[in-house]
Amino acid sequence: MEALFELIGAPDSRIGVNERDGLVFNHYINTDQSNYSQLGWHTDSLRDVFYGQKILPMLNVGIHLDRSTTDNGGLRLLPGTHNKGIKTILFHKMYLGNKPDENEVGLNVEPGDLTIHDGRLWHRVAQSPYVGAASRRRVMYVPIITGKLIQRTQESKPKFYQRFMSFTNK
Ligand SMILES: O=C(O)CCC(=O)C(=O)O
Ligand SMILES: [Fe+2]
Repeated sequence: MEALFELIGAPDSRIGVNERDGLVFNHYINTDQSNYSQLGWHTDSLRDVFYGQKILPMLNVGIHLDRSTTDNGGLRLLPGTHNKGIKTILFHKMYLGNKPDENEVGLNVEPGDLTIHDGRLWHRVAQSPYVGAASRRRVMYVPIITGKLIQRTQESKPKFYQRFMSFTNK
């Protein structure tokens, strides 16, 4: 993991074990009663804005636990949206919309694969067309961050978009 610090290049790069959102574990499954089967368009860097911080370099390292192919939903990225500046982060798309984008790119991953995305990149998680076990997708994200320490505690609120998810996913 530490070998990846070079990709940010800042001297205080570190793994955000208990800072900001810390390690994120996402578990998607598509059933009649699912609350979490997809995730709308967003950039991870918007959370800096919510914390009242300047947007700083950040990488999210995904550790994929399930096989996931583009025909079974999964992560969709908009290449080139990570280095266009603040306007792109704020306004390139509508936050939390679920509509596919003609330029989006999906991933094919095997269990144990690592992926890295820049915190400023627009991305979403598409819903699986399958239901039940075939739709299950589990992925952990380890953030590599820089800048001021904002420690997560038991009192910390859920991630900002999780608070809105129950109605954006219906
Ligand atoms: O599940 C994924 O692959 C991405 C999740 C995500 O974008 C996030 O938790 O910020
Ligand atoms: Fe994200």
